[in-house]
Amino acid sequence: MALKQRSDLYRRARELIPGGVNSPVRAMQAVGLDEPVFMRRGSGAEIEDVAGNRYVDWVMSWGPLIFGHADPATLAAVVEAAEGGTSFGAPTRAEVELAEEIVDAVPSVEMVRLVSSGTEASMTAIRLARGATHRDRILKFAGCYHGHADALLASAGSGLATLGIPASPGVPSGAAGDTIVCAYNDVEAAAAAVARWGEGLACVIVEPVAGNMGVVPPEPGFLETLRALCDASGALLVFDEVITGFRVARGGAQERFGVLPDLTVLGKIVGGGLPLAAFGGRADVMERLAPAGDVYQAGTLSGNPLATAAGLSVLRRLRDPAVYERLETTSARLEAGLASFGRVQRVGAMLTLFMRDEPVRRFEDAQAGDAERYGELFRHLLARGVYVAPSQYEAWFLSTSHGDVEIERTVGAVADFFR
Ligand code: KE4
Repeated sequence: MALKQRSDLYRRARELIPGGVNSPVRAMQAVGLDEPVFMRRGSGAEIEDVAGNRYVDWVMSWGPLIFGHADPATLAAVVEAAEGGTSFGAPTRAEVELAEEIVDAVPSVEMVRLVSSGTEASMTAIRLARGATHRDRILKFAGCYHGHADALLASAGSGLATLGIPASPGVPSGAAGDTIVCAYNDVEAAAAAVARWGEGLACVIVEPVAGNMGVVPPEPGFLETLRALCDASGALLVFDEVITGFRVARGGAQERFGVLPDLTVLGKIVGGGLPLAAFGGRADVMERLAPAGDVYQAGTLSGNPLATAAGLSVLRRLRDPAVYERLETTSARLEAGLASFGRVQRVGAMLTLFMRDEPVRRFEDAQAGDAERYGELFRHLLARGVYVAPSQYEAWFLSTSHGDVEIERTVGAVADFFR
């Protein structure tokens, strides 16, 4: 497809879809592209754009595709389910079986509710925490993203630990005003916030490994401190494991770091690349959800048969420890290959190459990096058939389809950039 045809597609898209995309980061403006790359198919570790250009893909749909694009077993499961119909709006066996897989895998989850997106899962986990504690305030961390529900689109106010201000037009001050925002990895700030607001605190929500400011691991003691602060104040601890769930370990970051939350939010991998997310946790809290309890949540396509078939196909295969051994080996090899070109931060099969040398412990550190330079690197790599996260504040995601060929091609192209 010639450049003009691609631009024509983008022109049509912009006339009909705000910004021409159905999710902002896909516009690729953060990496200086005039128009986004439209993709049309994927296979394994490779993705192909509408002009037929092929790329090594380190985005993997932002994390869901742990077995790569067009994974044959996932496709077969989805096709088989589809032949029986696409949606019933009634309970199905597959939902029970997927719930069993999640409960078996994620250490703190005793009960689970399936929904259709990570936003929906996080939003409802917050409502459930508020309903269960009869409190309104929540505490989140700058640079962590939990979807676009009003209460979670709050930026830090001024000062150490203050009530949030709307991070977007359309978010009422009342919605953001109950959200306290602290710096990630800052145990003093978190303790100060709980000391000041603990009485009315419903929950602390955190990405146990941050993936939305680039990959920022929890420093030793950070997650443990949040656990202790919640125990002391009666707030619930919510781990947003939409990215880390089934990625940094089968049981997510809570298995890897040994800290158990009261509620866990899941997405991406759990749906095998189809629209499915979930939240779960302590049975006494989850039982507060309608129709068992009085906290309302609902969804027409919750537990959709195609999505549950894809999720089951993936989660059943993730019971094999060899999958994580392979992901760890490949990821460590990519990390080693990139290490001399900037600050690489990795946990399991997710990593970020920051355009800076110093550690990134919190969002300000990530913002102090050279995002402009990252944009130049992105465009350089794209021209050489390597598609990395189109933002410095996102992660590169590995799958079992990635191997030495993809690593060598990528590291070689990065080395060219820095020559
Ligand atoms: P969704 O509503 O996009 O399914 O999930 C929201 C969400 C919740 N929690 C975490 C930790 C997340 O990372 C996300 C969504 N991730 C982004 C990128 N990191 C998805 C990409 C996009 O927004 O287009």
